Amino acid sequence: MRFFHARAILPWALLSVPLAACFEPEVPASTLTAPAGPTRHFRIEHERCDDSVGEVRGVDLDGDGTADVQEVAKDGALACRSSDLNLDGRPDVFEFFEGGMLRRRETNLVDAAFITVAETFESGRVALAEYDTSGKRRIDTWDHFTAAGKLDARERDTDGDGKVDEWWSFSPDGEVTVRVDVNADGEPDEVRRPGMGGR
Ligand SMILES: [Ca+2]
Ligand SMILES: [Ca+2]
Ligand SMILES: [Ca+2]
Ligand SMILES: [Ca+2]
Repeated sequence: MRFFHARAILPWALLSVPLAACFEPEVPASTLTAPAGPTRHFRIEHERCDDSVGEVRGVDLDGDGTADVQEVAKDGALACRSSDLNLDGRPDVFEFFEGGMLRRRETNLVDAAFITVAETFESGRVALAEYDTSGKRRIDTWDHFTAAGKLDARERDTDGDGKVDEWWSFSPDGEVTVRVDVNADGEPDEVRRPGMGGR
């Protein structure tokens, strides 16, 4: 299995707040309940984008005779598109459309064998981004965005046990607060803030 450094695969949204940020312990907040939310999916499911969906049209970008972009139309409308951005013969990005708007984007930033980022769009803006930052083919990070497309919450399963153990929040002025479950009971126990010091 191929391993890689998490930060090498993360797009701008994650890099803007480094996951590897060191923490400075803070005085625990008065309320430390885990936020309610939908059940997390730990598998990135790849949606099909081929002739099972509709009519396929290929575009050969580099003129080598092999299509690098494939667009699939259903009922006359673009349903999805797969693109081989690095021209290695395998698609790296799959985009899915509904009513002419981007609905979902799957990106593989490392290895075409599996998807590492899946983004869900609402009204054309990203609403949820799910990441496999460990390369273990399971989602370990969920980013939630406001209707304006701003990152406002992040959840992480840092130890891969299938339970969220970090809840990040982002204030409008850029302050980041991380509630951490240190005893693996599914509830946050500490509040930390990313800082320059050691953990
Ligand atoms: Ca080509
Ligand atoms: Ca490729
Ligand atoms: Ca966990
Ligand atoms: Ca706990």
